[in-house]
Amino acid sequence: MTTKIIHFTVNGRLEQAEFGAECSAADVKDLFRAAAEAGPHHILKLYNTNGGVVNISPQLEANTRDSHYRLEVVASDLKGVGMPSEIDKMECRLSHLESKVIEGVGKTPDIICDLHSQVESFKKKLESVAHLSWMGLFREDADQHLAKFSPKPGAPQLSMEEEHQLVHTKFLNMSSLQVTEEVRELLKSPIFDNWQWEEAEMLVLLQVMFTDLEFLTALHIELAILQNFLFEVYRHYNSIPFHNFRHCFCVTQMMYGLIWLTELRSKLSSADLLIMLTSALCHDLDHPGYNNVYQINAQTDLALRYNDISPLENHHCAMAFRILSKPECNILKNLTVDQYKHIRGGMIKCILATDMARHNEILNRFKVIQPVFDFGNKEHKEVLMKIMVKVSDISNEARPMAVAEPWLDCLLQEFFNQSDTEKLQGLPVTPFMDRDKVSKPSSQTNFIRFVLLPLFSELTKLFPCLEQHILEPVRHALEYYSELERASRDTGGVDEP
Ligand code: LUO
Ligand code: ZN
Repeated sequence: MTTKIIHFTVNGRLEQAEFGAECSAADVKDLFRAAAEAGPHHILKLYNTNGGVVNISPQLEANTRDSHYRLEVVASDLKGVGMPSEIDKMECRLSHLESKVIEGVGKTPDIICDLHSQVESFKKKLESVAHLSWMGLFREDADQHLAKFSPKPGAPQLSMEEEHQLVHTKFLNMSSLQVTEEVRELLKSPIFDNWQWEEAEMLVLLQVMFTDLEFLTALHIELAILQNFLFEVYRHYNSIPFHNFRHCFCVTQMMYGLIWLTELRSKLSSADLLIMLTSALCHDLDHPGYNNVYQINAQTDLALRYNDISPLENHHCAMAFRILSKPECNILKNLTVDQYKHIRGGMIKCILATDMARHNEILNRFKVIQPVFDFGNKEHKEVLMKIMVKVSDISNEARPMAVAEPWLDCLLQEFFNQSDTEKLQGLPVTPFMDRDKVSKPSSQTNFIRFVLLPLFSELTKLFPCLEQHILEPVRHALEYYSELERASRDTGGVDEP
């Protein structure tokens, strides 16, 4: 009897389902329902690596970990914020019935009162599970993420303050809940799927990262202060297609994974690890969606304030320390003056190092010291920490294609917004940002070949275990985009941007 093995992620954890050819469609559906801990009324959606929905049946194609499916649990009624429409309709019908009965007999019979109280208690039950959003009830994926930037006319939009308040409430409600062991483990891996998680859940996962690296005990950080800090950082990322809070989470999660994979906890101090993780978290704070070239050409306030020297990165770093200057957010407040100076100096170096105009300067310095790297040498450690933040910042292609590819669409949307503005303002336009010139495959193959592979290869020389975790996936991505490039050349068609 041949069994089929299906790899898939659900609620952020990697699972595999095994079933024989004799299994019925109902059996296979029940198998996935059980894995997702979904109830009978939940809707299951299975996505393949191209983001297409596939039918959950015995005919499912067997796959591998790298080409795993993604299982979504969509609660039939709990989607969206607030009470589901079914409950509202029920209440409306009940009130209509009540008014009819009162017309007839002049008063509200007990049975109607009972029905009202039953509806009320059911509403309370629903509210009590709403915070368990990470069971898959309020999932956002790349399309929903991008859809935010073209809201449906007439659809009710929460104001930014209301949105932030909602996220804050959910974050604090969920932060006391235990994250499953599977999610904890997956959080340390580059295959973690950021699209599975809504913003409040990402805040909880960031709290888990700071906790599991033992920063709270080693650096005397109070949990409430950390939560205030994380929420303030979240609040200061803008709702733009790429350089948003989800990008911040991705970069921080990759940094977290690299720290575990390279076993840096045994080679660097807690203060140095905190510098790297907090730099990753803050490295794009308040990014406006327009890069340094635009800031300088348009002579914006930032360019004027920072004299055209890495205006964005200087701003991101200044925003981080403006948040840290608030006592209720100052995770560094229980440190000695020397510790504070060391961490501040390290964060300034690491955040400023994310300016891609300095890419070759920093990589060439690392290439010189890597063969003779010495963890006792202060300058060596500083260059490594810059490299780690840089690698985390541009590491999307080290993730599974289903996770990475939507990020390129988000990036190009942000780049096109900028080049459209530059054209309107008569400013120079960077070719790889011009929607009339750029092709997604060729821009990406160049980026992977000339930026990612040299950088990732150099880091892998110092930490050989990274070969399988980040270098191999990037090589696959290069093959993928090269294939797309060949296909678009052969068809002579214009690449879809
Ligand atoms: C590298 C970069 C700079 C600013 C904003 C985003 C990015 N990232 C990427 N750019 N981050 C990840 C990625 C990615 O996967 N692909 C690209 N591709 C193109 C658009 C590219 O070539 N970007 C690029 C290359 C070099 C550079 O400065 C040397 C700046 C941008
Ligand atoms: Zn970034």
